[in-house]
Amino acid sequence: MFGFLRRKKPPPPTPEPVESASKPGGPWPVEPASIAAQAARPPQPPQPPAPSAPAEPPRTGWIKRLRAGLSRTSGQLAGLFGLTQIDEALFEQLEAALLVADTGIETTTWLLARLRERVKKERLETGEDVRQALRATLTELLTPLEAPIDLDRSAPQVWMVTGVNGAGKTTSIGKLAHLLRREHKSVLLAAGDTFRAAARAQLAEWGARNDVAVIAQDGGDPGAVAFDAVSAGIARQTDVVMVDTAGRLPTQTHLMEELRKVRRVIGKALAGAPHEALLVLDGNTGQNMLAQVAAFDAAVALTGLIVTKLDGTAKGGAIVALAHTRRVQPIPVYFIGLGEGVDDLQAFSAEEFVSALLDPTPRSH
Ligand SMILES: Nc1nc2c(ncn2[C@@H]2O[C@H](COP(=O)(O)OP(=O)(O)OP(=O)(O)O)[C@@H](O)[C@H]2O)c(=O)[nH]1
Ligand SMILES: [Mg+2]
Repeated sequence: MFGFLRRKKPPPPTPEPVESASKPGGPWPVEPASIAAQAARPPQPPQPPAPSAPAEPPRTGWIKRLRAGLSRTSGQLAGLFGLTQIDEALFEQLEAALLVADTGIETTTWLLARLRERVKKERLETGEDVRQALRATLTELLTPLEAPIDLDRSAPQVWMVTGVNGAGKTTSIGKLAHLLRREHKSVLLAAGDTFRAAARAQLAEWGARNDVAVIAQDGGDPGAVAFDAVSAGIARQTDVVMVDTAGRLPTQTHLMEELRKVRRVIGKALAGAPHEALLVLDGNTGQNMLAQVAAFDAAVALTGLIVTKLDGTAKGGAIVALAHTRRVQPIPVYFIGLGEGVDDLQAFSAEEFVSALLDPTPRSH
């Protein structure tokens, strides 16, 4: 299973596969840096931490960055829970804060109803009690989104990566290639974005950094590239073939149709493939995230999500809305992205996400 991302320590920053349980003391978290800057840099030996930034346990650093990324929302919410008594004003302010955080009317209404219920039933008295109740409710709601990818399926397994323009598809593929190599998995990348030479170059760069082959074609049909890559993956007995695709909007019906075709072609190259149809979502997207999920799900039957850019100005509420509105058939959030660096992708944890949204001070794990 693809559970290695959650608890293991990061590897030294070399492209070669290394032991998964890497030695402590490596740089973590890796500071965000542009792809170009990182790619241009020759491989560096692990650097000792700067004196002003003492090394901290990897996961603590990750949580801190997630907290910083979601600080807009946590800042809005924090002020509400210091109250010594619960009144209507608290619910009104909470409603406003949740709406501002992109949680949407439907999910906000549902959350407030749940909270009111709990206040009554559990005889809650203070703002802090409400915070704890919201914490429990959100954790319960988001936990079904946690899921590992099964890596033990027969090889090759094919992951198709989709999303709107600039969501972070290619970057996430690069990060995943790195993580898979750490697990000693062989990887092949397909440059399914055949429209732009720069897109091929970007994927090739990630391939070179991870010592992974990239199947590309000058222009032409994305389906053909995907077919070639899957066929090559079968011939080379590659563990994971990842197919990048060009960014597209759900409203571009001909491009959504093209995506369907890529999926069909992958299935023709290998029965049962793609094993994962992933949608990459920009964490800043807000409520439009729901429409994107619905549209891409209709086109390619999504199996999982990657939410990127939670290190910036993301508000987080849309993920809560996703969990609520799709609670009957949740689509897992396999990974979240917290930067442009190769190590800036980790498994989604409901507990950590809710903690980043609601906890006033870092919790020790
Ligand atoms: N801060 C931050 N930037 C990210 C993250 N993921 C991707 N990016 C940046 O977002 C920009 C777009 O990323 P790409 O990977 O090129 O996105 P894409 O979806 O492949 O884009 P198209 O192929 O053009 O549709 C790049 O500058 C990335 O470095 C993230 O988690 N955090
Ligand atoms: Mg791309």
